[in-house]
Amino acid sequence: MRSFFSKFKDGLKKTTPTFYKIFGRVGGIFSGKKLDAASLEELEEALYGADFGVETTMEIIEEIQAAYKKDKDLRGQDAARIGASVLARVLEGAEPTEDWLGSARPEVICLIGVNGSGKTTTTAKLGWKFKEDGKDVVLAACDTFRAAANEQIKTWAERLDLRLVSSHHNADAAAVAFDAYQAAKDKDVLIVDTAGRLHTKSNLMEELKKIRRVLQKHDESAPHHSWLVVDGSLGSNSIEQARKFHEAFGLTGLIITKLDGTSRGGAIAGIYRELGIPIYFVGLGEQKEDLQPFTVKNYCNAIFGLEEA
Ligand SMILES: Nc1nc2c(ncn2[C@@H]2O[C@H](COP(=O)(O)OP(=O)(O)O)[C@@H](O)[C@H]2O)c(=O)[nH]1
Ligand SMILES: [Mg+2]
Repeated sequence: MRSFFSKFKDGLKKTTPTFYKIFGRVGGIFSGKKLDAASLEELEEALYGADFGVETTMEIIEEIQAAYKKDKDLRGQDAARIGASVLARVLEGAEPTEDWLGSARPEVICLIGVNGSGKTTTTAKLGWKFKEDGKDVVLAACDTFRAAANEQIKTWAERLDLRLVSSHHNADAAAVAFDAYQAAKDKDVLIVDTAGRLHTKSNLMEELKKIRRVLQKHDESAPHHSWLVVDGSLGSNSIEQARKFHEAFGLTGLIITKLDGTSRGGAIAGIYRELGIPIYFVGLGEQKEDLQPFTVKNYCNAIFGLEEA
């Protein structure tokens, strides 16, 4: 089996071609030779292009520049290592603790986010992951708003042989959550998939809050996890979105999807800077196994084209 790192790195390849190119060039053409102002400029452009934002980009560039001032023989690989370590510093605390899954029965995880961000796919992938870990999982189909949503999650549940509680189109989403909790009682994990109408419409926030209230009738501390699922290819646009959801709902974590198909995977840094909550998983494709735990080291190394240390 391929190592986690290679899977992560392959998944991120489309995120990082510019980085590979730059450091490939700096490390290749310049290998044994000096880094120069032009390659630093190119790096700066690439960082902006990948949506790392001003703060993070400047921190990375300034630190490489400072090292370059001290050592004019600095090579591409050295610059990449500095960049990766600055990025790791920005993301300090972004990894969840190992025992993040508590011992409530069930632990309730609510996935929220705008339409198309990847909630339903992530619900299925997460369910499969827990099942692979020997956990008893129930999924709740609380996107009753879109007609196709029920079918989509049903198909996943059948394919992965996961227990699903669902209702009909336009049913009360909170009622589905209530029933699903009952079905998940004394089981390990309940994953609640929700609707994603635009966050600017307060009725979605109301619906999400109602789901939470209903879950709390069963267990005051539920949902134990409220994760925002963010489409990583949306770049910096997703930061504002994340802030709104956080204000309305009080998020406890993030899942960043579609990092396999974008050149803008840098928004992770901006979102983390803004919200300061852990990034639990990253989505690296559309298959059940394409959900990987987020680790700062793997992400930073992949962005800067470094091998696993
Ligand atoms: N390439 C890629 N596609 C993804 C990923 N996660 C979800 N998708 C796709 O994004 C689309 C929307 O996903 P969906 O789960 O329906 O989003 P939802 O509206 O938030 O429930 C679907 O076509 C998914 O297959 C990912 O990590 N990588
Ligand atoms: Mg959905």
